[in-house]
Amino acid sequence: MKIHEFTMAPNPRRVRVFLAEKGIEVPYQQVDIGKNENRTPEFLAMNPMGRVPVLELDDGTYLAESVAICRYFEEQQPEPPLLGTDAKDRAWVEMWQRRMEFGLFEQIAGCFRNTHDYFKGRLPQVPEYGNLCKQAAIERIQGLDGELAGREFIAGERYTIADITALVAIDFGRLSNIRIEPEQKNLARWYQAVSTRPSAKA
Ligand SMILES: N[C@@H](CCC(=O)N[C@@H](CS)C(=O)NCC(=O)O)C(=O)O
Repeated sequence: MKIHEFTMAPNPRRVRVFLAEKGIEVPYQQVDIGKNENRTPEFLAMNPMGRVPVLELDDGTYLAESVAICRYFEEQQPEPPLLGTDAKDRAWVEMWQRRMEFGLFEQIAGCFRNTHDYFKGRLPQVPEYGNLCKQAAIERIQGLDGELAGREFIAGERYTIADITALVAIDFGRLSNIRIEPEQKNLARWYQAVSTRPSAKA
């Protein structure tokens, strides 16, 4: 088993933080996106989407999509639960995970992909779309500050995958000048708690 990933990219970091929370160690193989190593025929045979991370299982299965990879490890090792504990809680955590993924992470990634020099000349960029993504991310961050007024973590009183997705998104947002504002006190308190967990270094 190994994970094909790129340390500098945010989606692989989601998986690394998830595994660090569970204390699971998996060997990593670096795929340098900057050198288009994710576009080689060998890589596309593993994941036709040309994206990292990809979990390679010993039976030759290649699992892509960060949340699917996390799901695999949650089933292998349920403790500590990061995807919910019973039917209602699992649905609740998934609701918040999806809100953080589509409403925040994807918006920040959309801004980066469409406006940052890193992808200039390598991907078609539509800066106007990138700026719309940035605005949507800023509004989601503002909403999150209000939501966190009444609870410790994003999906309630326990740390879950929704916190991992939001933490990685907000850290990645700095590259596009998307930040927690000084007046967003609830979000700042949450960020202090999740970013100082040992797993955040993963
Ligand atoms: N939905 C996928 C997205 C994966 C993804 O977009 N990965 C980025 C790195 S964070 C990537 O491989 N980008 C390379 C490219 O777009 O060329 C997931 O959740 O894993």
